Amino acid sequence: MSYDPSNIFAKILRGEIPSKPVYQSEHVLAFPDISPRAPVHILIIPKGAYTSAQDFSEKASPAEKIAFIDAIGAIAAEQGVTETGYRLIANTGTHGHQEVPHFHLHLVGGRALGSMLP
Ligand code: D5M
Repeated sequence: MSYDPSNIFAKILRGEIPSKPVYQSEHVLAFPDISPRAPVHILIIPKGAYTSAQDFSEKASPAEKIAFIDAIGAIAAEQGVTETGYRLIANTGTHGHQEVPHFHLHLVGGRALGSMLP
């Protein structure tokens, strides 16, 4: 899948659509999901143009990858869910029901989530 720069997260990164960042670094942006499924529901995105985890793995620099992993723990701590726990979800492609074709993680928590695997 080639990267479509008209996707909504690309527009957020370009400042064309507003967001309320909860975390930002040179390589990463995180903001609340517009339709939260739990008390904590944050989207974590790399600032680079990647469609999926695989695309990110193949094309991102080591610094971008480290920054992305580091962001997860920092955001979990800032959201107060380090101790209670949370779930990371990366919907990918058609079968994964990915709506926005810019690689992102959902960090979901703040309540017991139950079992999720299909
Ligand atoms: O889900 C993409 C997620 O992105 C979905 O939960 C809604 C969310 N979304 C869409 N537009 C916005 C804006 N403008 N702000 C915040 N969140 C948004 P996925 O199926 O993983 O691709």
